[in-house]
Amino acid sequence: AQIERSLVIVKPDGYRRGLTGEVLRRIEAKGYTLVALKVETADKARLAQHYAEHEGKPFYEPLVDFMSSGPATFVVIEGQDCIKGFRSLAGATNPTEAAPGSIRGDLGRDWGLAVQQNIVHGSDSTESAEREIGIWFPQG
Ligand code: DAT
Ligand code: MG
Repeated sequence: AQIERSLVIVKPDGYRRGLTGEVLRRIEAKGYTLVALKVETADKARLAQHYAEHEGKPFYEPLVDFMSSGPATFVVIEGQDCIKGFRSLAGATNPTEAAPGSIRGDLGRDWGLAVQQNIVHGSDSTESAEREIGIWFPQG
């Protein structure tokens, strides 16, 4: 158990649907701290860095298009084991399979879209968290 930081994104679907506050509420209710926060329409070059691991997959282009389709909220959170903990709050990648009670299970939609509009991103390891925070908050 250790104090970690994670990069959370409330994706453009969450922003459009007015769910940013609901996601932040759940993060704070869990006991995690908001360390940095900005609203921005992501540019494709940064998204390519962020999603480098998925380049070449069938959902990659639709994913980058979707993620750059409008404002999103980028948040650095901090707390004990918050990397794994936030992924647990987020739920499974596919909203249809995500457990009720999780952000994606309660709020995410999956209606045969080219890319899953699953409300949030959360870093999946300490290495990705450090890398992703560097991409979206390069000024530190
Ligand atoms: P996660 O966001 O749970 O870490 P991931 O890193 O595997 O999931 O994928 C990144 C995003 O890409 C995911 O949030 C939604 C989209 N995605 C992943 N797999 C997909 C698939 N099979 N079909 C459509 N979109 C997908
Ligand atoms: Mg991922």
